[in-house]
Amino acid sequence: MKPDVFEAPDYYNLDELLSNEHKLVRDAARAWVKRDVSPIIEDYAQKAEFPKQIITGLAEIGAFGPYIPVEYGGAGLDQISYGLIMQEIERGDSGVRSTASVQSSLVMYPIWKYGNEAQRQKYLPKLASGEWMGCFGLTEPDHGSNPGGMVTNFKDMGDHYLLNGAKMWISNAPFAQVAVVWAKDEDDRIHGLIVERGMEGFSTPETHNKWSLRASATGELIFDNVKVPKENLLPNKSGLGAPLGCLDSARYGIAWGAIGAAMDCYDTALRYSKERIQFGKPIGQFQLQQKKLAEMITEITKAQLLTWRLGVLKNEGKATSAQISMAKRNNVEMAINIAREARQMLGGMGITGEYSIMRHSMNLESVITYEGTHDIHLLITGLDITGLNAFK
Ligand code: TGC
Ligand code: FAD
Repeated sequence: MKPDVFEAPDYYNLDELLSNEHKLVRDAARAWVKRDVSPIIEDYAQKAEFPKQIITGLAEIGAFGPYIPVEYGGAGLDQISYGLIMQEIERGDSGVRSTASVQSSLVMYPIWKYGNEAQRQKYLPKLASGEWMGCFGLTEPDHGSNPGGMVTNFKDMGDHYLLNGAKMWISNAPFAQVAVVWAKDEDDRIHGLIVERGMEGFSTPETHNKWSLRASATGELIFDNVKVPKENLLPNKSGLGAPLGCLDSARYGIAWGAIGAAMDCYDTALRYSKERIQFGKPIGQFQLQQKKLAEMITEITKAQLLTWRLGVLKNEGKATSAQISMAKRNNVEMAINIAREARQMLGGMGITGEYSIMRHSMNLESVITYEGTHDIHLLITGLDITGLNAFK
């Protein structure tokens, strides 16, 4: 792969809206991605393997629990810093950002928000340092967009719960020590349970043959009469709103992350357009190529503004789930379109692993599907503005 010479576009001087802390956090994440992710990521994507050696670095840049309080090992940062870290990581690779999103928003967040103090003390510091990795089991083979239909269930056996069922498409599953699993009790109420590797009847087979997120490990979670200690139930929230609340936090991070992927594709295409000569001119001198680049930077700038404003609302505790859905949906589509156009600008070179664009393009096919598909987010906006529910 080519050396990482990325320069971040900031067409509307958005740096002026960031605090010194935001810039320090972002620049540290950016430098780490250049040093420890870019040189290796293409190889790992090609061989479809998660680079486990980057776990410590992810913890050091604050990617595991950026907004979790310092007393639990988190970085104690605000929501804009969290977003900027996700942007920088996804600038390197969406699969690496997935690992961080899952650890922070889908594992640490529910333990912090819905867990008791003993659970927080037991799990959060180890998850923040990367000593333990986590995964989040909501999706099932027959229940993806409609998680409320899940069939994974547990029974109260007096001194423990007995868990049965299966989850599919679970990021980090093949190597996670801890799984936050959503299952129904005997009254059909959804609860979160913390399941640990090594519990009898719990297995995590890896999912192979993915053309997307190849540097992220995906797997199943299978529960065959797993005895879960009663103290592993998250006591402070139940119902579908509990897992969906975690998704709000992860979707917000993805909205920022998608900007990172788009910026990388734009920057690569812009540089290539000045270097690649055809018909005696740099291809960037042709109007058709300028149109592509001008539209890319316009869309990136709009997404940056939308997402920064969402971060402000989130810091104030005012961002709604529907606002988060709009940003996730808009930004991922923006990134996928830019990846496609940028790839064309590189001609044949665009399909090779010499450049990051094809990898981003393939990764974004997962990003537009997970954490709520593009269609589901449109329907969430539709419901919010009309008050009419297309799901029921
Ligand atoms: P609905 O009846 O609308 O709601 C059930 C309860 O949940 C509440 N709620 C929310 N709470 C917090 N945050 C949200 N975003 C919420 N959305 C809804 C709602 O108020 C209600 O509460 P209550 O107290 O009245 O019971 O539920 P529904 O069954 O009609 O479904 C709505 C729908 C389709 C929007 C929802 O199911 C949905 O979002 N589906 C998409 C599923 C999804 O996103 N799955 C993601 C799995 S995890 C993943 O992909 C990780 S990828 C790895 C990585 O991040 O990198
Ligand atoms: P389906 O729900 O079957 O959807 C199929 C199509 O139907 C989609 O186009 C969808 O938009 C459309 N559709 C569905 N319902 C409607 C409707 N009401 N109106 C209009 N169109 C509709 N899940 C986890 O729990 N944890 C994870 O860590 C995780 N990681 C993932 C990693 C990867 C690489 C991938 C690909 C997925 C991951 N997922 C994870 C699962 C992901 O959240 C689901 O794939 C996603 O929610 C969609 O579910 P589905 O694949 O079952 O598609």
